[in-house]
Amino acid sequence: MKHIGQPYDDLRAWLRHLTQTGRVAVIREGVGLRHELAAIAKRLDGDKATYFPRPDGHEMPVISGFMSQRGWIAEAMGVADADVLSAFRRAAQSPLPWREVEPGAASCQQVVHTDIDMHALLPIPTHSEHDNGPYITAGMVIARNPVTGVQNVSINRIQVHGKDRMALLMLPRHLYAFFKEAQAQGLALPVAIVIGADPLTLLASQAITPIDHDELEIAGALHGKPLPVVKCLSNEVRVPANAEIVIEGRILPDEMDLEGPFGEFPKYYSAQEKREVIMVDRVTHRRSPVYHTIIPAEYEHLLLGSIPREATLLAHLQRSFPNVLDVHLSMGGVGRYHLYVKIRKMHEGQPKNVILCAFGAHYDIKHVVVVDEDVDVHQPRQVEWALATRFQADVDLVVISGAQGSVLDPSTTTRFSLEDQVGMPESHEQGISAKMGMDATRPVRYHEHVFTKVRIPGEDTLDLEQFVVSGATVDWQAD
Ligand SMILES: [Mn+2]
Repeated sequence: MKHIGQPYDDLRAWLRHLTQTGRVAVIREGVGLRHELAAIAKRLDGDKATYFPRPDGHEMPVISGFMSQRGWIAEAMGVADADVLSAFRRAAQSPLPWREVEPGAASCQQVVHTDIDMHALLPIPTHSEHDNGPYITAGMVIARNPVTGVQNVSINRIQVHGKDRMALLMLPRHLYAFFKEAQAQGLALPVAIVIGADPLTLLASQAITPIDHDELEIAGALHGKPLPVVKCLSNEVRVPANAEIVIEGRILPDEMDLEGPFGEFPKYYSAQEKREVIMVDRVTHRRSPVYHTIIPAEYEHLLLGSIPREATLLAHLQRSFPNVLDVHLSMGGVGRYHLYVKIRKMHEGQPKNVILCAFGAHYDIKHVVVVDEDVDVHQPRQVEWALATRFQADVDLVVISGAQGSVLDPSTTTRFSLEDQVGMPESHEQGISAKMGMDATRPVRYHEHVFTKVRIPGEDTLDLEQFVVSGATVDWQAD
């Protein structure tokens, strides 16, 4: 196995690298934490990381958008763009147990606060127009399974309500299962919220794994060496020792607060509902820490979710179809809903089998386009070209109605009347969605050059520098 460890062991090593290569925009001091900071970061997301010194006069700076290009993530992994999915998959399949360091040796605990006032301690921005206040958007929530002791890592949106009180959204996955286990015993679930981790640890936190697979071990595999962790000061949770900031707390067994609305990944708001509450016990951080915020629904947010999903989808499809070559969850499809699949087609009809297999892989997938091996699925323009020239709607279209889709897709609500939307349908009836698959592949056999893509010999191999005369201009005379 190729060793893919890179020298970016913590966030600041990565930020140093981005700075040295001209990819960090430094913003003037004192921009507002309410909307202004997020507006600036949103404008630059996908282009540059953004650094905000003294936001609202706060001592702690904010960083955003430091992994907002696919190529940057490949760079942090130390692989070529085309190898991101296979490298992530290898790491997910061969996790490395973490290495515990002594308390005192962990930079994330250099400064300890026990007198908690979240707004005084951390520069927490309010992002979108209708958000119900400041949100922690880049907090990795780490907890231990109360039964097995194995940890879980997930990023959950967290609304900061008061000095030491926050509400979080838990989807019905691993963290929620741990919480229900603790709650059944009448206990709070101890957690740590880690802000400001290196890119690979953030990416690993989004791996799609079975329960009791610690995502920090995948982070170790991505780094090519065990991740150093340290025990929290007030509970048993282990956190990345080199993180910038750690919030230690407990999810209470018997309290709920209103949370939302909040602008989510599909670029729409999710509704206000009662959610579980975190009581904060301690905040620790490095000396001169930097606070990370993710701008909702922009590249950093979408890529963090889509790349681990793509790796899982590719593995899922290849189990049945070894001739599936690549997949992409497009950014226009918010990194969740639109899947492009590249195959080496062996048999007529096969793309439809691939489409059905993809729908079964994840309920978020709504539209699937299957293309041939000469189409780059990472280039939406090429996929559109395949649809324009290799797809006939009467024979190449697959439509399935009434399947489970994403509850955050607002078009799944249109079958409810306005009156019904006041009292939302029960959760098991939300997100009912149609699925559409499009076979945009050519026939396996075709006549002569009917489906041969136009190509000029030399267009992709000749060295332009040998031909373009550097610095030369033409003097265009008027007559
Ligand atoms: Mn998990």
